Amino acid sequence: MSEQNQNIDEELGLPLPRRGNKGEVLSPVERIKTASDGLRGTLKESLTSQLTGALYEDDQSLIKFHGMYQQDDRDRREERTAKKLEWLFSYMIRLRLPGGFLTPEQWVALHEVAGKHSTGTIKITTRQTVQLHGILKSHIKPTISDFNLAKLDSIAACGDVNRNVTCSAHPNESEIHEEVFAFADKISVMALPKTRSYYEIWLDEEKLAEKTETEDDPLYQDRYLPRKFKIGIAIPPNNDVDVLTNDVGLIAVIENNKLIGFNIAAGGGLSSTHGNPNTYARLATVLGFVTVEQTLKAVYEVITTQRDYGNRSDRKLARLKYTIDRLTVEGLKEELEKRCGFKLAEIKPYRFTSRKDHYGWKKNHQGKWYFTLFLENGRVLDDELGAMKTALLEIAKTGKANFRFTGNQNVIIADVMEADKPAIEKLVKEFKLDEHTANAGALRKNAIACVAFNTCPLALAEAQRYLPTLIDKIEPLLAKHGLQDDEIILRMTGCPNGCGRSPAAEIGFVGTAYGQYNLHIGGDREGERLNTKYKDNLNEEEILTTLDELFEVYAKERNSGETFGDFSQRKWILN
Ligand code: SRM
Ligand code: SF4
Repeated sequence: MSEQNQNIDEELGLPLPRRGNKGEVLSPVERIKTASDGLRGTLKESLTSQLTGALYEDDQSLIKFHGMYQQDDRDRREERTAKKLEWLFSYMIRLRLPGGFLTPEQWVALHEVAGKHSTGTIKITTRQTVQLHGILKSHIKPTISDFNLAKLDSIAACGDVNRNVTCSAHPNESEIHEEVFAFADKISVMALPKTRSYYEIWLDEEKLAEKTETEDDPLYQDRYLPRKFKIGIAIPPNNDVDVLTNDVGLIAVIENNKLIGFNIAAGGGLSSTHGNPNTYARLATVLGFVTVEQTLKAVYEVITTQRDYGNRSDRKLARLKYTIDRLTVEGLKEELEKRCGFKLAEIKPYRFTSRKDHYGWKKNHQGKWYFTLFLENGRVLDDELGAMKTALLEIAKTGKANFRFTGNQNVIIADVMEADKPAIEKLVKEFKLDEHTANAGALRKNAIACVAFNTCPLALAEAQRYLPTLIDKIEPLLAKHGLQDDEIILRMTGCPNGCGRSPAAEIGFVGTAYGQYNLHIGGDREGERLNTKYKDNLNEEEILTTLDELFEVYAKERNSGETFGDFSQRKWILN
């Protein structure tokens, strides 16, 4: 830690190890955050600069805290470079939608904003929210302003803060879904940065001359977190949010039909870097049980512990999982209990039996109806496969259904009253949403791919643009071995960051170069065991040959009820 940093820390009275750990040099992003005047930086100037479609360099980091990323069209890089033109810069905006919920009015607004300012495609993410891509610099403010009119925001959807809080998506699965779901919102609000900069920069709120108490941020101070931070809530037996892949996972504990609290888990994170053995994917460790009343405090103090002990020098090693390597699980628990002023109770028994979405029509205990619609890789658009976007707009216009997003990138047409069901069902049929969902095979319905090309700057290989055609070729292999109805969880990511949670799949493809993927197998179906790399750098032909061989052995030798993931682990990973 530099002497200068140490002095600032002493002034602030921060607990050890404060801004960095001994001997560590702070990463450049740390300087950008503390010097940003509450995440304002020079964003206003960057926005008005006509010379470039990009932002000033430091602002490219700061804009993430406002829920946006500067990107460029990677399909057009070569052409632009050849013409000596600057890359085609545009912005992706990600909404903050705790638990992934939109009213019909908000869906209509989202549809309109997408058409007016972005590529038009509405992308449902693996964290139950929405991204719009291809927004030009001059359209950012109008986009945020239109969202604001619909009571939607993108505050802290990205950046070194708590991200979109996820929550089990299917209200029909639990009588206390709404109560648990409310926690997603409470946690999201609790962990919002206090700065008013979002309102000033994007919505023209007047900046107060004096920094007022409203800007004091005891949680994030002026340095925010060392890295992104993620929280998810699961309602067993469904682990549809992949709860253990979060920095903090809450597993609802229900006794006598009453929510009594949560098992709290810490230290999940899926990213690794090719060639960097210090990085690895990890599932969160369940630490103990907290009551409903203790939950917010416990979550808050895991965040403060990560704020104070996380690595601020090497961003590759800055997530909570690496902080746990330093503190140990027991050390983290002790620190957490000290900060909370109460002890965590013994872990309460829980069991996950699936991670899937329940497609089609389902009814909940109050008689409300839910239609879970299969969306391939979360993309809502009208194309040769169907008028999905128009269909959802027409449904939203009736005002008779809410929209809930799942962690598997699907949409639930939700909370439909019995009396309104015929009207919604008519539209579902008219636009063939039921056929589209029913006709998708088991593998496709349980697959996820991340965005990757053409917008993700970190992509090494294709994912959402490629997986559908790869599945077309894998399906006949499954059928050949009588496995077409097997609900194997297959996920693909264009790089090892794991945005499509490929390390937590029964079959995971991780891009290494254009057209090449590492093949990982042996993850379980419920999300409690990660997979292991089985083969490196496979091209499509090699992928298909390898899977054909694996499926053949699995079909012949599996035990009754044994999943592909469990079989692979026993047969090829442990042996
Ligand atoms: Fe992610 C970065 C897309 C879920 C781990 N992720 C990115 C960026 C923003 C690329 C960048 O940094 O410039 C991608 C934007 C692509 C684009 O053009 O839209 C991106 N991540 C996504 C989404 C949209 C994938 C999807 O197809 O749904 C998901 C948006 C979630 C959301 O709504 O908030 C998404 N990202 C995840 C997940 C899965 C999850 O959270 O359940 C992970 C793995 C879990 C985890 O965090 O460990 C994930 N994304 C990352 C990482 C690696 C973080 C790390 O610990 O090192 C990066 C890179 C980074 O942060 O430096 C990243
Ligand atoms: Fe981009 Fe990699 Fe995330 Fe895919 S996994 S969206 S390629 S960062």
